[in-house]
Amino acid sequence: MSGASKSVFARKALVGDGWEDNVRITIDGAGRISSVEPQTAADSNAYTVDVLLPAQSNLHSHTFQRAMAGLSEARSPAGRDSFWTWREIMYRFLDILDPDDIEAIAAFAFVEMLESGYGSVAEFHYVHHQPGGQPYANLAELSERIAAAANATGIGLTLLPVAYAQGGVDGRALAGGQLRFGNDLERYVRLAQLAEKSARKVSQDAGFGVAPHSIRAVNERDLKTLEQRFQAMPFHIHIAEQIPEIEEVQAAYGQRSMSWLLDHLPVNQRWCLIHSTHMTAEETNRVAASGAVAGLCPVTEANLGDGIFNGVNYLNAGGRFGTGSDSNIRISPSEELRQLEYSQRLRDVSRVTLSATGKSCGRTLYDASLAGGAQALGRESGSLAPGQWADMIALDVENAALFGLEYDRLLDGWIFAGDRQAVSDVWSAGRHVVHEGRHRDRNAIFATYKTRLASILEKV
Ligand code: NGQ
Ligand code: ZN
Repeated sequence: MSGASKSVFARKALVGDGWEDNVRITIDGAGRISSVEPQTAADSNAYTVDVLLPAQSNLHSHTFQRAMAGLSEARSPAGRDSFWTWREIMYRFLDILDPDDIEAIAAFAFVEMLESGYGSVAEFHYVHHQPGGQPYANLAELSERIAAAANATGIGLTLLPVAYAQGGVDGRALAGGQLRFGNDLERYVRLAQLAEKSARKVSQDAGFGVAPHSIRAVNERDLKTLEQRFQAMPFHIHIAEQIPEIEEVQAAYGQRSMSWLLDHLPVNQRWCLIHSTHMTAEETNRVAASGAVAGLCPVTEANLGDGIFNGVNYLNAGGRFGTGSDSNIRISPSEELRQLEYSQRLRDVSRVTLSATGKSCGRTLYDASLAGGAQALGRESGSLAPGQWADMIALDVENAALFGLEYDRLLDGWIFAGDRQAVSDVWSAGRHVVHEGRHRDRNAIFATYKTRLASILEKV
């Protein structure tokens, strides 16, 4: 964004590290916060809201899966539905999609992310080629479609083109739907360079990183080469989500997947370990000490039957986390945090598990996820402070979930009793894209999505 500075006046705002009343936030022409002034008089030149918060970063998304919602919930005749049978359905589904479908679905998913309170997203983008595996004339065609969707919606994009080269830890060939993901290392590097260019063109705040899909899909040598070749940028990988994955890695490498990763690669702050669901006590402490972000996707993890993250111990050990909408079966930052806390309560037969004594659970989860999400995206965001991108949301205090609540209890009300209806406005790097709960281009983007979806569903 470029242009004149503008300002927002909030009756209550969560700034720096605490709540302030009557805050004026000034945003510069580039979309960064230039000043934060608490205790100011109401300003008739400023856009005025009730409650202003930093916007969450969605640290893990596969946008195309948004259009699969509702298609994988019937029990199969074999009656052994699992993550792996869901994956078969997902592979068949993605083989139907063409570039226009992928762009239309991404744009609509980005609209829903913004409307529900995310300001930015790390798109873990792994469908690169035509069905069958032939590259498009432009190797980065589909990365460009994701960038175009981000550009159309104004969401802050961190594009993560995914490396995927084998069908399992044993090095077996790609098959079926996986053929659309595959690149050898040399072609991956070329694709990533093109993808980075298209991401950077979207806006100044857009970012880029690298994502080997999983230990299953990239062998040890290539993982190490990627880690070396792409320094100082976000580095994301799926890990320890499913017990069969851990067993497969154990059989091939003699170690559980998380332990193997920690022993063989320099896992640090630039790493985002997507899922990290099944960790031993030792792995939990080691990930917490590494400075990496655990990329939790509680709604998808529940939908796919992954298991329950070791949240209480991980947070006690000082572990960092952020949240992501992953399969996009539901898109809602407040619901991700609620599901994370509820998973712990159900397992431990307990209440208020993830906050320190006397502290609001909603506030604790919101703050932690803001910091972890921004770290995982490599985005200067996550706090209303000068120099940060103006990624902000306003909540509507007339919403029934929030009515009468103040300060941290507003977050508890929103997370445990509310949803996207409580979100009135959203800014991404100063781009004011959601007003009165609606994205500025919702109607057109939804119309295109519906047309594409109708034709996709005819082919399912
Ligand atoms: C994905 N989804 O990349 O979309 C994966 C499934 C796999 C989640 N892990 C594919 N939730 O892990 O092999
Ligand atoms: Zn994923």
